[in-house]
Amino acid sequence: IDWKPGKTYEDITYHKSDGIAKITINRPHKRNAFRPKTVFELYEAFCDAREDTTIGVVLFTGSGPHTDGKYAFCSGGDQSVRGQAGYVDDAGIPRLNVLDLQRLIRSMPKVVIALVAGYAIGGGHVLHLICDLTIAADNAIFGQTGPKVGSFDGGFGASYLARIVGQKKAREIWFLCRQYDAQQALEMGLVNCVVPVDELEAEGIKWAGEILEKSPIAIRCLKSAFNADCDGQAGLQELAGNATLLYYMTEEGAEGKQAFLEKRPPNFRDFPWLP
Ligand code: 2NE
Repeated sequence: IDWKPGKTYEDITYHKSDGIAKITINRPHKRNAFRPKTVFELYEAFCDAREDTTIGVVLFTGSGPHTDGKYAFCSGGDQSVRGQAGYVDDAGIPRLNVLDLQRLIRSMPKVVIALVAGYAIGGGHVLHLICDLTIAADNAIFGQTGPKVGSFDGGFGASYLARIVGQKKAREIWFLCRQYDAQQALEMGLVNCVVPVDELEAEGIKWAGEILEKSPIAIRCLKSAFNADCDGQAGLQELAGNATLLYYMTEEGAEGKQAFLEKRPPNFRDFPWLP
């Protein structure tokens, strides 16, 4: 695949090719931990991928291996910039802006695939969790650390994890803060498949290629339908937004707009009241 570089960032890299965007956290010396700047850059790149009508799939990954040979997808919030009220940015403002990124990944009408090599730990584990699909390398390691390092994610990190692996397993993961290998993750339904680490990107591209052959509107409606189940009114808004989109695309929907613009009463008489 011929990756074309997108905008240049400090903490991430961004590439596109043939309907696929690739967003890579690039802080391998910190096991790809995120600071506020990392999250702002990720948010901008994900927004770009959402807005680009040629992009249907985003591969989300971490750069590696580091010079010590170890891989990481992401090790969560950068503890060295954690202040009293969050992760402190260059202006001294404490933030938890990764929560905005979680919502964007979850609600964007494109398929986001996490490619996990090495550690997906803490807030980095939650990031892979909320992606639509996860492909794990055989060296992947998963786990939460919150109760060990004085943190927790009681949002998607807890409730959505429980939807995926079940209540007992989710409580085990958070209460014991153990690490799980790729095979264990596969067995608990936390990842979709496991491949050798040097085949990880190729496998992601293969899955993306299969998705890109499918109907974009069918995929976007399905993604919002899966989300609606646990996202309350925000989930319903997302699902209903697709109904509005489809209605705008009908002659019936267009008649209402046209009548307004032509300053005449709308004529909906020709449209059937289907059973
Ligand atoms: C990821 C893990 C298990 C890897 O262990 P290991 O032994 O392979 O590497 P090591 O030596 O711990 O880490 C290598 C370098 O990366 C830094 C380390 O400090 C070390 O730096 P140097 O000593 O070489 O200078 N590093 C790794 N993770 C970091 C991090 N998160 N922040 C800052 N520096 C980090 C092991 O490194 C580990 O357990 N890391 C911490 C994982 C963690 O607890 N993350 C935060 C969870 S809380 C969170 O993410 C969160 C939340 O709960 C709610 C909202 C938002 C975020």
